[in-house]
Amino acid sequence: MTNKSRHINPSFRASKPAELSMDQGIRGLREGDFDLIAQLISKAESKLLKDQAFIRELLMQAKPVKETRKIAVSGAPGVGKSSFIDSFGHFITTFLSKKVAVLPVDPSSQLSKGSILGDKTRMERLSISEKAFIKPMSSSLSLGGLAPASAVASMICERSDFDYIIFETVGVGQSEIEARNISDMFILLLQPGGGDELQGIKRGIMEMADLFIITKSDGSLLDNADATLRQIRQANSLLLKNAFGWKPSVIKHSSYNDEGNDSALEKISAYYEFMNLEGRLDRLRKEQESQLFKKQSNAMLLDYVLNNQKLSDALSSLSDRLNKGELEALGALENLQNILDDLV
Ligand SMILES: Nc1nc2c(ncn2[C@@H]2O[C@H](COP(=O)(O)OP(=O)(O)OP(=O)(O)O)[C@@H](O)[C@H]2O)c(=O)[nH]1
Ligand SMILES: [Mg+2]
Repeated sequence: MTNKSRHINPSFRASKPAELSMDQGIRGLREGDFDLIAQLISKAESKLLKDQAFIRELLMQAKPVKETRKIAVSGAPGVGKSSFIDSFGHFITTFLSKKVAVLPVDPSSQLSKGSILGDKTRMERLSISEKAFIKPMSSSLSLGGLAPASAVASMICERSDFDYIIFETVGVGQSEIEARNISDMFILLLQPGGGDELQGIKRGIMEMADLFIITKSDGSLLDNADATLRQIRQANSLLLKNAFGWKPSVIKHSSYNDEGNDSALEKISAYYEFMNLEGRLDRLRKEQESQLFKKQSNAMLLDYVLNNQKLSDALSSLSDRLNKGELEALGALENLQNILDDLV
């Protein structure tokens, strides 16, 4: 026996981490245990069916017990989203003792190339705060196609004790829609700029905003920020109130100087006050639930149909016959209709 191998215990086995029980999961969530929340989010990312079943069960058993504000922060790449979240997050965690979770929307998207929250240095203060949970990067998370990544992470965090869930989403299109569908409030950041104030942001995205924030309102950019503020106020005055009757405001902010956090909070609180009247927030959240159901059930049905052997055989035989000229498109579709009718 060599000197080295004498130290090796032949019966040693790396111990597997103990399985998490449902009770532990629910209790840890309630207690706001960050490690456990991260563990649950990883479980939801796992491709193992038993992990996914566990998360589904957990989400159904543990209902949200606390009123959590769910806010999307969006804007073009580099507009200052992460810096704003760090500055505002620092403000509410430090001075108001609030707890906040920061989640990326669509981290696996082509366009963001995983940059969202990848660079934690942009959230220097929040990333070391005990009151802030920042979701680490993930490739993709979809809970077996039941819900998009960000929605699942949000559902998990909503069942914990956070006062705020803030979604960071890059201002390029699809991820905004996804963010809008899971948040109560949509904040659009715009930066000081000369002339091209709308900064490539589509009108549809402007119309989704519940608050506009002009970032980087400091130093040599201040004059530009004031000009941009006026232009956005002008553009905003032409926008109609949204379906709930809300009209967004436009404010300035500087993350470098931590200025504008009080007015951001004031506007956010005013929005919630408004949305809590006449059950508006409930209505919005119910609409979002039915949207999620509609979208995911369509995807689920399509998936089911495409994986059905009988159907896929029928589809390929129909397209064969189409290619050989034995059938025309209409005839093939009628055939398909008959097969579908037989199926259900
Ligand atoms: N002058 C000034 N610059 C800022 C401010 N906030 C952010 N910046 C700068 O703007 C750049 C982008 O900031 P981020 O906070 O990373 O912007 P982002 O929108 O999260 O960027 P992506 O996630 O890459 O789309 C950085 O170089 C920041 O230093 C601010 O308040 N004032
Ligand atoms: Mg960022």
